[in-house]
Amino acid sequence: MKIITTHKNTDFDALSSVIAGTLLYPGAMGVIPKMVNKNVEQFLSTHKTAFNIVLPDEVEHNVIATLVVVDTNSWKRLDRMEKLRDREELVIHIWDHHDQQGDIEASWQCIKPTGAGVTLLLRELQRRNISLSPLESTALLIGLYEDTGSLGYPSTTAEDAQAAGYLLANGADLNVAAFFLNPPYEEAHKDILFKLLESTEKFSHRKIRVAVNILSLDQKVPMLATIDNVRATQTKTLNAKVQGTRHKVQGSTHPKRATPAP
Ligand SMILES: [Mn+2]
Repeated sequence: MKIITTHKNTDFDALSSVIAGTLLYPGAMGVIPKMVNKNVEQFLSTHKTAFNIVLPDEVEHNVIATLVVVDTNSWKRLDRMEKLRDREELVIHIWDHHDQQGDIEASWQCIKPTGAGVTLLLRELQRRNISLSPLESTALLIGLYEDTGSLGYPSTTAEDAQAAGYLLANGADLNVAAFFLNPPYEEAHKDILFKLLESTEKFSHRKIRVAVNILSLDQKVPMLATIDNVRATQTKTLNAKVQGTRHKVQGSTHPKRATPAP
């Protein structure tokens, strides 16, 4: 049996990469973690039966021969897959667009820095002339737009834009996409971002101006990674990153351009 799975706190790019995977690997079952983002949960509540998708506790691990991992390359981010970790005969494929080094040793992998992970799988679907229904095209477009800020983030590549064109030509519905796409900043994200920007410690390092903030949070804030997009526009020359943990967020921004997107 082949399964395709992705990271916990599943975002739309991860979901659409799993869906693309089920088209790319005939007979494979998509396994979506129990913890998913709000818009993914909304989408699955009405569309799950249209796809080959199950939950991790519905899978019989001992019959899995091939594990396809999309949008991550780290064991700890998968949901209930530990049992597979030491299985020597297991074939593992990875499709990922993150540049972090992971700990999954793949038999084969496609890791390239595209704006969205689904772009990599879609490129292969196109190459093999596998056709997409309008619903499949719409699901893939939502993932593509979510990870690239509708092609606006600086991490967007020409391939992402070509992928969007292909999906639109295949009947992707922008009205449905707009319904499921998260706004770039929700109120809780704006509050955190403004607090971070208000209380910055500023200094210069090798002619680069840096501002560092640490903020403690009382409760978990879903989708905190949204704030990470500030990094892409404001700290190109620094390898600084906003990291969200359960109770703490810290980050570095360039104080001169420290205005959040509307
Ligand atoms: Mn992604």
